[in-house]
Amino acid sequence: MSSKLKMNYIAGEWAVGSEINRNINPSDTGDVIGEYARASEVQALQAIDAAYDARIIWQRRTAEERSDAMDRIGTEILARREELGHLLSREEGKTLLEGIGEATRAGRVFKFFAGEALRLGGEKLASIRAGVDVDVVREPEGVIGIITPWNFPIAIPAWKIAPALAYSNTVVFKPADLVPGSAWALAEIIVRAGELPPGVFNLVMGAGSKVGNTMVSSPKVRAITFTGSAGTGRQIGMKCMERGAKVQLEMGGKNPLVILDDAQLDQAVSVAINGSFFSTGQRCTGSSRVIVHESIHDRFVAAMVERMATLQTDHALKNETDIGPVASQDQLDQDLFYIASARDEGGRIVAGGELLARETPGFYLSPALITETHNAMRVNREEVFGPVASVIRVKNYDEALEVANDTEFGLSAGICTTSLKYATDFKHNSTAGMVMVNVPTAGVDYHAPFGGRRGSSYGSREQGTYAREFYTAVKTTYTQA
Ligand code: UN1
Repeated sequence: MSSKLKMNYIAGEWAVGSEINRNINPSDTGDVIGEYARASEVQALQAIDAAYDARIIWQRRTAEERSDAMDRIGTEILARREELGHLLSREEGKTLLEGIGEATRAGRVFKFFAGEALRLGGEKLASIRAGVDVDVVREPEGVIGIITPWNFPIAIPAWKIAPALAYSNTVVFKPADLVPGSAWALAEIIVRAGELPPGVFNLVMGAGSKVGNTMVSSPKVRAITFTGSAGTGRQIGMKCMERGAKVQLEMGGKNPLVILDDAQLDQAVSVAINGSFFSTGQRCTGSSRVIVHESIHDRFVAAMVERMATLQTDHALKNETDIGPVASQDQLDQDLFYIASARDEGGRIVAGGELLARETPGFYLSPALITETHNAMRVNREEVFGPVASVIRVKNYDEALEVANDTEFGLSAGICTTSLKYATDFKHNSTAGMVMVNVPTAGVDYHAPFGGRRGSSYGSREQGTYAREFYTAVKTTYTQA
Protein backbone atom coordinates (compact mmCIF):
# COMPACT_ATOMS: atom_id res chain seq x y z
CA MET A 1 0.00 0.00 0.00
CA SER A 2 1.47 3.32 -1.05
CA SER A 3 1.59 6.08 1.53
CA LYS A 4 0.23 8.40 -1.13
CA LEU A 5 -2.93 6.35 -1.45
CA LYS A 6 -5.98 8.59 -1.26
CA MET A 7 -8.45 6.97 1.07
CA ASN A 8 -12.16 6.85 1.68
CA TYR A 9 -13.58 8.85 4.56
CA ILE A 10 -15.94 6.86 6.74
CA ALA A 11 -17.29 7.74 10.19
CA GLY A 12 -14.69 10.45 10.66
CA GLU A 13 -11.69 8.28 9.67
CA TRP A 14 -9.65 7.89 6.52
CA ALA A 15 -9.94 4.26 5.48
CA VAL A 16 -8.18 2.13 2.87
CA GLY A 17 -10.47 0.23 0.55
CA SER A 18 -10.69 -3.18 -1.06
CA GLU A 19 -9.13 -2.19 -4.40
CA ILE A 20 -6.87 0.47 -5.83
CA ASN A 21 -7.94 2.75 -8.64
CA ARG A 22 -5.20 4.40 -10.71
CA ASN A 23 -6.33 7.80 -11.91
CA ILE A 24 -5.03 8.40 -15.45
CA ASN A 25 -4.61 11.71 -17.28
CA PRO A 26 -6.60 11.59 -20.56
CA SER A 27 -4.21 14.17 -22.09
CA ASP A 28 -1.25 11.90 -21.34
CA THR A 29 -2.11 8.32 -20.50
CA GLY A 30 1.41 7.77 -19.14
CA ASP A 31 0.72 10.28 -16.37
CA VAL A 32 -0.78 8.64 -13.28
CA ILE A 33 -2.36 11.32 -11.11
CA GLY A 34 -2.61 9.14 -8.06
CA GLU A 35 -3.96 6.00 -6.49
CA TYR A 36 -7.38 6.05 -4.92
CA ALA A 37 -8.94 3.45 -2.64
CA ARG A 38 -12.14 1.86 -3.85
CA ALA A 39 -14.48 1.14 -0.95
CA SER A 40 -15.99 -2.29 -0.43
CA GLU A 41 -19.71 -2.88 -0.05
CA VAL A 42 -19.17 -3.43 3.67
CA GLN A 43 -17.47 -0.04 3.90
CA ALA A 44 -20.34 1.57 2.04
CA LEU A 45 -22.67 0.11 4.67
CA GLN A 46 -20.41 1.45 7.45
CA ALA A 47 -20.55 4.90 5.86
CA ILE A 48 -24.34 4.72 5.69
CA ASP A 49 -24.55 3.67 9.36
CA ALA A 50 -22.25 6.52 10.34
CA ALA A 51 -24.31 9.06 8.39
CA TYR A 52 -27.49 7.66 9.91
CA ASP A 53 -26.14 7.93 13.45
CA ALA A 54 -24.75 11.45 12.92
CA ARG A 55 -28.08 12.92 11.79
CA ILE A 56 -29.20 14.07 15.21
CA ILE A 57 -25.88 15.71 16.08
CA TRP A 58 -25.86 17.68 12.83
CA GLN A 59 -29.50 18.67 13.07
CA ARG A 60 -28.87 20.10 16.52
CA ARG A 61 -26.21 22.44 15.23
CA THR A 62 -27.54 25.93 14.73
CA ALA A 63 -28.20 27.35 11.29
CA GLU A 64 -25.33 29.74 11.91
CA GLU A 65 -22.89 26.91 12.64
CA ARG A 66 -23.88 25.12 9.44
CA SER A 67 -23.68 28.38 7.52
CA ASP A 68 -20.18 29.05 8.87
CA ALA A 69 -19.06 25.54 7.92
CA MET A 70 -20.27 26.03 4.32
CA ASP A 71 -18.61 29.42 4.25
CA ARG A 72 -15.23 28.08 5.39
CA ILE A 73 -15.41 25.31 2.78
CA GLY A 74 -16.28 27.82 0.05
CA THR A 75 -13.47 30.14 1.11
CA GLU A 76 -10.87 27.40 0.93
CA ILE A 77 -12.07 26.15 -2.47
CA LEU A 78 -11.93 29.68 -3.87
CA ALA A 79 -8.48 30.31 -2.40
CA ARG A 80 -7.22 27.08 -4.00
CA ARG A 81 -9.16 27.32 -7.26
CA GLU A 82 -6.08 27.31 -9.49
CA GLU A 83 -4.60 24.23 -7.89
CA LEU A 84 -7.99 22.45 -7.85
CA GLY A 85 -8.67 23.51 -11.43
CA HIS A 86 -5.30 22.13 -12.46
CA LEU A 87 -6.02 18.78 -10.84
CA LEU A 88 -9.47 18.73 -12.44
CA SER A 89 -8.15 19.43 -15.94
CA ARG A 90 -5.40 16.88 -15.46
CA GLU A 91 -7.80 14.09 -14.55
CA GLU A 92 -10.85 14.96 -16.67
CA GLY A 93 -9.34 16.66 -19.72
CA LYS A 94 -11.22 19.95 -19.86
CA THR A 95 -8.95 22.95 -20.41
CA LEU A 96 -7.22 24.65 -17.50
CA LEU A 97 -9.43 27.71 -17.88
CA GLU A 98 -12.51 25.49 -17.78
CA GLY A 99 -11.08 23.55 -14.83
CA ILE A 100 -10.41 26.70 -12.82
CA GLY A 101 -13.84 28.00 -13.80
CA GLU A 102 -15.43 24.84 -12.50
CA ALA A 103 -13.49 24.94 -9.22
CA THR A 104 -14.59 28.57 -8.79
CA ARG A 105 -18.18 27.56 -9.38
CA ALA A 106 -17.87 24.89 -6.68
CA GLY A 107 -16.60 27.48 -4.21
CA ARG A 108 -19.39 29.88 -5.09
CA VAL A 109 -21.98 27.13 -4.60
CA PHE A 110 -20.79 26.62 -1.01
CA LYS A 111 -20.93 30.39 -0.43
CA PHE A 112 -24.47 30.48 -1.80
CA PHE A 113 -25.62 27.66 0.49
CA ALA A 114 -23.87 29.27 3.46
CA GLY A 115 -26.50 31.98 3.00
CA GLU A 116 -29.30 29.53 2.36
CA ALA A 117 -28.63 27.68 5.63
CA LEU A 118 -29.75 30.84 7.43
CA ARG A 119 -32.64 31.54 5.13
CA LEU A 120 -34.63 28.33 5.43
CA GLY A 121 -38.08 29.43 6.48
CA GLY A 122 -41.64 28.17 6.54
CA GLU A 123 -45.17 29.43 6.15
CA LYS A 124 -48.04 30.27 8.40
CA LEU A 125 -51.51 29.68 7.02
CA ALA A 126 -54.91 30.83 8.19
CA SER A 127 -56.84 27.84 9.47
CA ILE A 128 -60.44 27.08 8.59
CA ARG A 129 -60.93 26.39 12.32
CA ALA A 130 -61.10 29.11 14.96
CA GLY A 131 -58.10 29.35 17.25
CA VAL A 132 -55.98 26.90 15.27
CA ASP A 133 -52.52 27.73 13.96
CA VAL A 134 -51.28 26.05 10.80
CA ASP A 135 -47.53 26.07 10.28
CA VAL A 136 -45.60 24.63 7.39
CA VAL A 137 -41.96 23.92 8.14
CA ARG A 138 -39.08 22.26 6.32
CA GLU A 139 -36.95 19.63 7.99
CA PRO A 140 -33.92 17.66 6.85
CA GLU A 141 -34.60 14.39 5.05
CA GLY A 142 -31.86 12.44 6.84
CA VAL A 143 -29.12 10.55 4.99
CA ILE A 144 -28.62 11.70 1.40
CA GLY A 145 -26.83 9.41 -1.04
CA ILE A 146 -24.96 11.43 -3.66
CA ILE A 147 -23.78 9.80 -6.92
CA THR A 148 -21.96 12.03 -9.41
CA PRO A 149 -20.63 11.77 -12.98
CA TRP A 150 -17.14 12.25 -14.40
CA ASN A 151 -17.75 15.33 -16.55
CA PHE A 152 -18.01 17.89 -13.72
CA PRO A 153 -15.83 16.27 -11.05
CA ILE A 154 -16.06 19.15 -8.56
CA ALA A 155 -19.05 21.35 -9.48
CA ILE A 156 -21.71 18.65 -9.47
CA PRO A 157 -20.49 17.17 -6.14
CA ALA A 158 -20.51 20.72 -4.74
CA TRP A 159 -24.04 21.54 -5.85
CA LYS A 160 -25.35 18.34 -4.28
CA ILE A 161 -23.24 18.23 -1.09
CA ALA A 162 -23.60 21.92 -0.16
CA PRO A 163 -27.42 21.99 0.00
CA ALA A 164 -27.51 18.54 1.62
CA LEU A 165 -25.31 19.73 4.51
CA ALA A 166 -26.67 23.28 4.66
CA TYR A 167 -30.18 21.91 5.22
CA SER A 168 -28.94 19.59 8.04
CA ASN A 169 -28.76 16.30 6.20
CA THR A 170 -25.84 13.90 6.44
CA VAL A 171 -24.09 12.62 3.35
CA VAL A 172 -22.68 9.50 1.75
CA PHE A 173 -20.92 10.62 -1.41
CA LYS A 174 -19.78 8.40 -4.27
CA PRO A 175 -17.90 10.23 -7.04
CA ALA A 176 -17.35 8.82 -10.51
CA ASP A 177 -14.75 6.07 -10.58
CA LEU A 178 -13.06 7.69 -13.60
CA VAL A 179 -12.19 10.97 -11.84
CA PRO A 180 -11.81 10.49 -8.07
CA GLY A 181 -9.11 13.17 -7.70
CA SER A 182 -11.14 16.39 -7.58
CA ALA A 183 -13.80 14.70 -5.48
CA TRP A 184 -11.17 13.50 -3.00
CA ALA A 185 -9.67 17.00 -2.78
CA LEU A 186 -13.16 18.42 -2.24
CA ALA A 187 -13.93 15.84 0.45
CA GLU A 188 -10.68 16.62 2.26
CA ILE A 189 -11.59 20.32 2.31
CA ILE A 190 -15.14 19.60 3.45
CA VAL A 191 -14.16 17.53 6.46
CA ARG A 192 -11.23 19.70 7.52
CA ALA A 193 -12.39 23.25 6.76
CA GLY A 194 -15.99 22.34 7.58
CA GLU A 195 -14.92 20.85 10.95
CA LEU A 196 -17.80 18.43 10.58
CA PRO A 197 -18.63 15.95 13.34
CA PRO A 198 -17.71 12.34 12.43
CA GLY A 199 -20.29 10.65 10.21
CA VAL A 200 -21.86 13.85 8.86
CA PHE A 201 -19.98 13.53 5.58
CA ASN A 202 -18.63 10.27 4.16
CA LEU A 203 -16.69 9.62 0.98
CA VAL A 204 -16.90 6.15 -0.56
CA MET A 205 -15.11 5.84 -3.88
CA GLY A 206 -15.63 3.00 -6.32
CA ALA A 207 -17.92 1.51 -8.89
CA GLY A 208 -21.61 2.27 -9.15
CA SER A 209 -22.40 -1.43 -9.37
CA LYS A 210 -20.99 -1.98 -5.87
CA VAL A 211 -20.84 1.15 -3.75
CA GLY A 212 -23.59 3.01 -5.61
CA ASN A 213 -25.88 0.05 -5.53
CA THR A 214 -25.39 -0.40 -1.78
CA MET A 215 -26.40 3.22 -1.26
CA VAL A 216 -29.44 2.96 -3.52
CA SER A 217 -30.64 -0.20 -1.75
CA SER A 218 -30.12 0.82 1.87
CA PRO A 219 -33.28 1.68 3.80
CA LYS A 220 -31.19 4.09 5.90
CA VAL A 221 -30.51 6.27 2.86
CA ARG A 222 -33.60 8.44 2.70
CA ALA A 223 -32.89 10.13 -0.62
CA ILE A 224 -30.67 9.57 -3.64
CA THR A 225 -29.49 12.32 -5.96
CA PHE A 226 -27.86 11.12 -9.16
CA THR A 227 -26.38 12.77 -12.24
CA GLY A 228 -25.29 10.45 -15.02
CA SER A 229 -26.56 8.36 -17.88
CA ALA A 230 -30.23 7.80 -18.64
CA GLY A 231 -29.90 4.01 -18.38
CA THR A 232 -28.37 4.04 -14.89
CA GLY A 233 -30.72 6.82 -13.82
CA ARG A 234 -33.80 4.79 -14.70
CA GLN A 235 -32.53 1.76 -12.77
CA ILE A 236 -31.79 3.90 -9.73
CA GLY A 237 -35.20 5.55 -10.02
CA MET A 238 -36.99 2.20 -10.05
CA LYS A 239 -35.08 0.88 -7.06
CA CYS A 240 -35.78 4.02 -5.07
CA MET A 241 -39.45 3.92 -6.01
CA GLU A 242 -39.66 0.30 -4.87
CA ARG A 243 -38.48 1.12 -1.37
CA GLY A 244 -40.15 4.54 -1.19
CA ALA A 245 -36.95 6.62 -1.18
CA LYS A 246 -36.90 10.13 -2.51
CA VAL A 247 -35.00 10.41 -5.77
CA GLN A 248 -33.67 13.10 -8.04
CA LEU A 249 -32.19 12.17 -11.42
CA GLU A 250 -30.31 14.36 -13.87
CA MET A 251 -29.69 12.36 -17.01
CA GLY A 252 -28.93 13.03 -20.62
CA GLY A 253 -29.81 15.63 -23.15
CA LYS A 254 -30.21 15.94 -26.89
CA ASN A 255 -30.27 19.69 -26.76
CA PRO A 256 -31.33 21.67 -29.81
CA LEU A 257 -29.86 24.99 -30.84
CA VAL A 258 -31.98 26.80 -33.42
CA ILE A 259 -30.26 29.26 -35.76
CA LEU A 260 -32.77 31.53 -37.51
CA ASP A 261 -31.99 33.45 -40.67
CA ASP A 262 -32.11 36.76 -38.78
CA ALA A 263 -29.42 35.65 -36.28
CA GLN A 264 -26.19 37.64 -35.98
CA LEU A 265 -23.93 35.19 -37.71
CA ASP A 266 -20.83 35.78 -35.57
CA GLN A 267 -22.78 35.50 -32.37
CA ALA A 268 -24.59 32.35 -33.57
CA VAL A 269 -21.26 30.72 -34.45
CA SER A 270 -19.79 31.57 -31.03
CA VAL A 271 -22.88 30.25 -29.25
CA ALA A 272 -22.79 27.01 -31.28
CA ILE A 273 -19.04 26.47 -30.87
CA ASN A 274 -19.24 27.01 -27.14
CA GLY A 275 -22.36 24.88 -26.62
CA SER A 276 -21.30 22.03 -28.88
CA PHE A 277 -17.56 21.74 -28.36
CA PHE A 278 -16.33 23.43 -25.20
CA SER A 279 -15.61 21.08 -22.32
CA THR A 280 -15.03 18.65 -25.23
CA GLY A 281 -18.81 18.49 -25.70
CA GLN A 282 -19.05 16.41 -22.54
CA ARG A 283 -21.94 18.25 -20.97
CA CYS A 284 -25.50 17.05 -20.65
CA THR A 285 -26.44 20.60 -21.63
CA GLY A 286 -24.31 20.53 -24.82
CA SER A 287 -25.83 21.62 -28.15
CA SER A 288 -25.81 18.39 -30.10
CA ARG A 289 -28.54 19.23 -32.65
CA VAL A 290 -27.99 22.51 -34.46
CA ILE A 291 -31.21 23.29 -36.30
CA VAL A 292 -30.56 25.82 -39.03
CA HIS A 293 -32.94 27.86 -41.20
CA GLU A 294 -32.30 27.06 -44.86
CA SER A 295 -31.64 30.69 -45.84
CA ILE A 296 -28.67 30.94 -43.49
CA HIS A 297 -27.63 27.27 -43.60
CA ASP A 298 -24.70 27.43 -46.02
CA ARG A 299 -23.30 30.67 -44.61
CA PHE A 300 -23.57 29.33 -41.07
CA VAL A 301 -21.92 26.00 -41.90
CA ALA A 302 -19.09 27.74 -43.76
CA ALA A 303 -18.52 30.13 -40.83
CA MET A 304 -18.55 27.19 -38.38
CA VAL A 305 -15.97 25.28 -40.41
CA GLU A 306 -13.81 28.38 -40.59
CA ARG A 307 -14.00 28.97 -36.84
CA MET A 308 -13.44 25.29 -36.06
CA ALA A 309 -10.20 25.38 -38.03
CA THR A 310 -8.88 27.89 -35.47
CA LEU A 311 -9.60 25.67 -32.46
CA GLN A 312 -6.64 23.89 -30.91
CA THR A 313 -7.37 20.40 -29.64
CA ASP A 314 -4.48 19.41 -27.39
CA HIS A 315 -3.25 18.65 -23.87
CA ALA A 316 -5.72 20.18 -21.43
CA LEU A 317 -2.99 21.96 -19.48
CA LYS A 318 -1.41 23.78 -22.44
CA ASN A 319 -2.23 27.47 -22.50
CA GLU A 320 -3.21 27.59 -26.16
CA THR A 321 -5.59 24.61 -25.97
CA ASP A 322 -9.25 25.34 -26.71
CA ILE A 323 -10.50 21.78 -26.54
CA GLY A 324 -9.02 19.09 -24.35
CA PRO A 325 -9.10 15.36 -24.97
CA VAL A 326 -12.11 13.11 -24.55
CA ALA A 327 -12.17 11.78 -20.98
CA SER A 328 -11.62 8.07 -21.63
CA GLN A 329 -11.16 5.38 -24.25
CA ASP A 330 -14.76 4.20 -23.69
CA GLN A 331 -16.11 7.67 -24.34
CA LEU A 332 -13.89 8.07 -27.39
CA ASP A 333 -15.22 4.77 -28.77
CA GLN A 334 -18.77 6.02 -28.22
CA ASP A 335 -18.05 9.30 -30.02
CA LEU A 336 -16.51 7.49 -32.98
CA PHE A 337 -19.42 5.07 -33.09
CA TYR A 338 -21.93 7.90 -33.43
CA ILE A 339 -19.84 9.72 -36.04
CA ALA A 340 -19.71 6.51 -38.09
CA SER A 341 -23.42 5.91 -37.64
CA ALA A 342 -24.18 9.43 -38.86
CA ARG A 343 -22.02 8.86 -41.93
CA ASP A 344 -23.72 5.51 -42.61
CA GLU A 345 -27.11 7.20 -42.47
CA GLY A 346 -26.15 9.86 -45.01
CA GLY A 347 -24.55 12.59 -42.90
CA ARG A 348 -21.55 14.53 -44.22
CA ILE A 349 -18.65 15.15 -41.84
CA VAL A 350 -17.69 18.66 -42.95
CA ALA A 351 -15.14 19.21 -40.20
CA GLY A 352 -13.25 17.13 -37.64
CA GLY A 353 -14.23 13.76 -36.30
CA GLU A 354 -10.65 12.54 -36.57
CA LEU A 355 -8.29 11.03 -34.06
CA LEU A 356 -5.36 13.34 -33.49
CA ALA A 357 -1.79 12.52 -32.51
CA ARG A 358 -0.24 14.94 -30.04
CA GLU A 359 3.07 15.10 -28.16
CA THR A 360 1.59 12.98 -25.40
CA PRO A 361 -0.61 9.92 -25.87
CA GLY A 362 -4.21 10.87 -25.15
CA PHE A 363 -7.81 10.56 -26.35
CA TYR A 364 -7.70 13.39 -28.87
CA LEU A 365 -10.61 13.85 -31.24
CA SER A 366 -11.08 16.91 -33.44
CA PRO A 367 -14.54 18.43 -32.94
CA ALA A 368 -16.93 17.10 -35.56
CA LEU A 369 -19.60 18.93 -37.51
CA ILE A 370 -22.01 16.74 -39.46
CA THR A 371 -24.37 18.22 -42.03
CA GLU A 372 -27.23 16.74 -44.09
CA THR A 373 -28.66 15.04 -41.03
CA HIS A 374 -32.32 14.66 -40.14
CA ASN A 375 -33.94 14.31 -36.78
CA ALA A 376 -34.73 10.59 -37.06
CA MET A 377 -31.07 9.62 -37.38
CA ARG A 378 -29.53 7.80 -34.46
CA VAL A 379 -27.00 10.59 -33.88
CA ASN A 380 -29.94 12.94 -33.37
CA ARG A 381 -31.93 10.65 -31.07
CA GLU A 382 -29.30 9.38 -28.61
CA GLU A 383 -26.87 11.30 -26.44
CA VAL A 384 -23.32 11.22 -27.86
CA PHE A 385 -21.61 13.16 -25.05
CA GLY A 386 -18.64 14.28 -27.09
CA PRO A 387 -17.43 17.06 -29.40
CA VAL A 388 -19.93 16.09 -32.07
CA ALA A 389 -22.67 18.34 -33.44
CA SER A 390 -25.08 17.61 -36.23
CA VAL A 391 -26.81 20.17 -38.39
CA ILE A 392 -30.46 19.77 -39.34
CA ARG A 393 -31.73 22.04 -42.11
CA VAL A 394 -35.28 23.40 -41.72
CA LYS A 395 -37.57 25.54 -43.89
CA ASN A 396 -38.87 27.98 -41.30
CA TYR A 397 -39.30 28.77 -37.60
CA ASP A 398 -42.30 26.47 -37.14
CA GLU A 399 -40.38 23.48 -38.44
CA ALA A 400 -37.39 24.46 -36.27
CA LEU A 401 -39.56 24.50 -33.15
CA GLU A 402 -41.14 21.17 -34.04
CA VAL A 403 -37.77 19.51 -34.61
CA ALA A 404 -36.34 21.08 -31.44
CA ASN A 405 -39.14 19.60 -29.35
CA ASP A 406 -39.09 16.22 -31.11
CA THR A 407 -36.84 14.40 -28.64
CA GLU A 408 -37.34 12.13 -25.69
CA PHE A 409 -35.02 14.41 -23.71
CA GLY A 410 -35.79 17.96 -22.60
CA LEU A 411 -32.95 19.55 -20.68
CA SER A 412 -31.80 22.71 -22.44
CA ALA A 413 -32.81 24.37 -25.72
CA GLY A 414 -31.41 27.45 -27.42
CA ILE A 415 -32.26 29.86 -30.18
CA CYS A 416 -30.15 32.47 -31.98
CA THR A 417 -32.30 35.22 -33.41
CA THR A 418 -32.68 38.99 -33.35
CA SER A 419 -36.46 38.66 -33.57
CA LEU A 420 -38.35 39.40 -30.37
CA LYS A 421 -41.31 37.55 -31.82
CA TYR A 422 -39.48 34.27 -32.42
CA ALA A 423 -37.39 34.52 -29.23
CA THR A 424 -40.55 35.00 -27.20
CA ASP A 425 -42.40 32.23 -28.99
CA PHE A 426 -39.48 29.86 -28.44
CA LYS A 427 -39.32 30.68 -24.74
CA HIS A 428 -43.03 29.91 -24.47
CA ASN A 429 -43.20 26.82 -26.64
CA SER A 430 -39.91 25.01 -26.19
CA THR A 431 -40.58 21.95 -24.07
CA ALA A 432 -37.12 21.95 -22.43
CA GLY A 433 -36.48 22.72 -18.75
CA MET A 434 -34.06 25.54 -19.63
CA VAL A 435 -34.33 27.87 -22.61
CA MET A 436 -31.51 30.07 -23.86
CA VAL A 437 -31.79 33.02 -26.24
CA ASN A 438 -28.50 33.99 -27.92
CA VAL A 439 -26.52 32.25 -25.17
CA PRO A 440 -25.09 28.72 -25.24
CA THR A 441 -27.29 25.81 -24.15
CA ALA A 442 -24.53 24.85 -21.68
CA GLY A 443 -22.87 26.83 -18.93
CA VAL A 444 -25.53 27.76 -16.43
CA ASP A 445 -25.57 30.08 -13.42
CA TYR A 446 -25.05 28.37 -10.07
CA HIS A 447 -27.89 30.10 -8.26
CA ALA A 448 -30.70 29.43 -10.78
CA PRO A 449 -32.80 26.26 -10.86
CA PHE A 450 -31.27 23.57 -13.04
CA GLY A 451 -33.06 20.64 -14.62
CA GLY A 452 -35.05 19.30 -17.49
CA ARG A 453 -38.19 17.49 -18.50
CA ARG A 454 -39.12 14.08 -19.90
CA GLY A 455 -36.15 11.72 -20.28
CA SER A 456 -33.63 14.29 -19.01
CA SER A 457 -34.64 14.71 -15.42
CA TYR A 458 -36.79 13.22 -12.72
CA GLY A 459 -37.75 14.79 -9.44
CA SER A 460 -37.31 18.34 -8.26
CA ARG A 461 -34.85 20.92 -9.54
CA GLU A 462 -31.26 21.28 -8.42
CA GLN A 463 -29.46 24.50 -7.47
CA GLY A 464 -30.52 27.85 -6.15
CA THR A 465 -33.32 28.06 -3.63
CA TYR A 466 -35.13 25.32 -5.58
CA ALA A 467 -32.68 22.79 -4.11
CA ARG A 468 -34.57 22.90 -0.82
CA GLU A 469 -37.38 20.90 -2.41
CA PHE A 470 -35.19 17.82 -2.63
CA TYR A 471 -33.06 18.27 0.48
CA THR A 472 -35.87 19.02 2.91
CA ALA A 473 -39.13 17.37 3.93
CA VAL A 474 -42.25 19.46 4.43
CA LYS A 475 -44.12 19.17 7.70
CA THR A 476 -47.51 20.78 8.39
CA THR A 477 -48.41 21.32 12.03
CA TYR A 478 -51.81 22.28 13.54
CA THR A 479 -51.93 23.82 17.01
CA GLN A 480 -54.93 24.66 19.20
CA ALA A 481 -53.81 26.77 22.12
C1 UN1 B 1 -23.63 23.42 -17.34
O1 UN1 B 1 -23.90 23.28 -18.53
O2 UN1 B 1 -23.16 24.47 -16.89
O3 UN1 B 1 -23.75 16.77 -16.35
C2 UN1 B 1 -23.88 22.38 -16.32
C3 UN1 B 1 -23.97 17.86 -16.90
C4 UN1 B 1 -24.95 18.79 -16.25
C5 UN1 B 1 -24.33 20.05 -15.81
C6 UN1 B 1 -24.21 21.05 -16.89
N1 UN1 B 1 -25.58 18.14 -15.14
O4 UN1 B 1 -23.39 18.15 -17.92
